[in-house]
Amino acid sequence: MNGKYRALWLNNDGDLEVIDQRHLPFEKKTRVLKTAGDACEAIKDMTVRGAGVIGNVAAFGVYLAAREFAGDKVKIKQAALMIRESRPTAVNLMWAADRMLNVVKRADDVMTACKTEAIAIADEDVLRTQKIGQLGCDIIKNIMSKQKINQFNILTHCNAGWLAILDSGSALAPIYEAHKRGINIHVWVDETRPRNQGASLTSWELLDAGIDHTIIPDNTGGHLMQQGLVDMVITGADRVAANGDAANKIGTYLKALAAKDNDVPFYIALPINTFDFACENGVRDIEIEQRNEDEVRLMRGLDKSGKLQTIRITPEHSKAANYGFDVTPARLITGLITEAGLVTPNQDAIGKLK
Ligand code: RUB
Repeated sequence: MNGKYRALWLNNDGDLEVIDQRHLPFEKKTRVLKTAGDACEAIKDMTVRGAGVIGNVAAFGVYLAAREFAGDKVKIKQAALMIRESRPTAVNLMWAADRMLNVVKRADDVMTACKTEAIAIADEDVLRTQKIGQLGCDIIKNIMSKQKINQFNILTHCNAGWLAILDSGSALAPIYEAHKRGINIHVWVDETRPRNQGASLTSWELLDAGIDHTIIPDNTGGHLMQQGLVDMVITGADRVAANGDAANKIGTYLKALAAKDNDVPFYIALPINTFDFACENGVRDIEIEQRNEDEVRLMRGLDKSGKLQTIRITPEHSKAANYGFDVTPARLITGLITEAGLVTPNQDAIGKLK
């Protein structure tokens, strides 16, 4: 489990080792998680992020609890519930914690069973994202042949690459596949304020893969779409409701509105474990995480001497609001690219996936 494009793996000591995403793109560091408390902290402080990967850290976190508490089911369950609560919006976290709780309930050898299950979830994600990549790439090829274009411009928001979900990503999977198939693709990378997952993580992934890309401030997408410079918008998701409404990183909704106004196809790529079948209406019911206002007020980066610095960019006493996600209504979404095929964002089509 330690490929070049793995955001996490079990190391030789049996601990969970993760890429510490807080240091990218400046340094590639890893962090070792030994306990369920470590897993919980790593999700909360954004050492790891992205719906898929926080689901994996939750699953392995329950395994770490089983090891720490020598199979004591009551303590493991408490730890699993603590991890389940570590962030509110991405449903993969709850899905993975619940799947692990089921294993804890049934197993005799809890530690071995938890380890096997966490590895299985990770391996399943790898296969899911491969399928998403292939289908998404077929859609790209169709659009290209219909429009008779040789270069494909695709806009993405936040980071939904291999740092966010093992191993190919969700939104970036079709882009990786297109690059592999020799399609001439260029990616507009939304900066994604305030934490800049686009500017710091998506650009880092694409650069490493040799994929042509340009980082843009978050407000640029509408202008590019008006000018005919975007052939498709694609993002990942943190939770998609039974009616097709999709929660993703704050700012996604505005991109979807601009795409609708300019007849640009707007796709969401997601594995089926990102659906919340129990949530009937996403705009109304999905809980939106609110984060520390310092993420808006402060910026991190290298100074001229190459030293990492944190600076404040706002007046000291101004308040800031920091909503982590927004919900794009189903009517603005062209299609949901899943491992089970292209799904229409409505109750009937989504209901068949259960
Ligand atoms: C991450 C985010 C990503 C989705 C992608 O937010 O919104 O677009 O999680 O999903 P954050 P996936 O950085 O706050 O965790 O993991 O399925 O690619």
